[in-house]
Amino acid sequence: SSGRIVVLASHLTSMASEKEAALAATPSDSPTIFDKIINKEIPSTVVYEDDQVLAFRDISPQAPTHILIIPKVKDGLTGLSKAEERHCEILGRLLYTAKLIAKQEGLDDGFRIVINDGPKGCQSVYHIHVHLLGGRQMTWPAG
Ligand code: TR5
Repeated sequence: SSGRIVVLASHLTSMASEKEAALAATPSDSPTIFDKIINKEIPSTVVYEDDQVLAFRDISPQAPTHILIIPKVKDGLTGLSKAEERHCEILGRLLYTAKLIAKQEGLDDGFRIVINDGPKGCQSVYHIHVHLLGGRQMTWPAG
């Protein structure tokens, strides 16, 4: 419907300055765009899903493969800096899922995992997510 197109367009517009927004963002535990992706209220290209984890293609890919791996239940885990002992299992599962998807994507020669945290880490969405990047030569140091 056209209503849906308008909603999507507003999200795309807000993304144009997402990195600047990240620098100004106030970290919070409010619902994020990822809740809508989890609930399928906003479409995404899902590459992996189980009862705990969802993985989908980043809308603004920084490499030929750029996938976000997130917990379906945030449980206060807005970012890695908010991790508590109770999150250890889901944190391990996010990384293990990244490995499975890297294999699925054919990234046999290597890939990169990134977790941005907080304004200085350039985090823009406060629902923890692991970036899986691959399909090109990565450089170091990261920007
Ligand atoms: O900047 P951080 O590390 O917080 O990563 C957030 C990531 O979410 C960025 O790489 C964005 O490109 C990505 N992103 C943002 C939106 C979005 C998305 N990936 C898939 N689908 C998305 N929708 C529908 N809307 C977004 N605002």
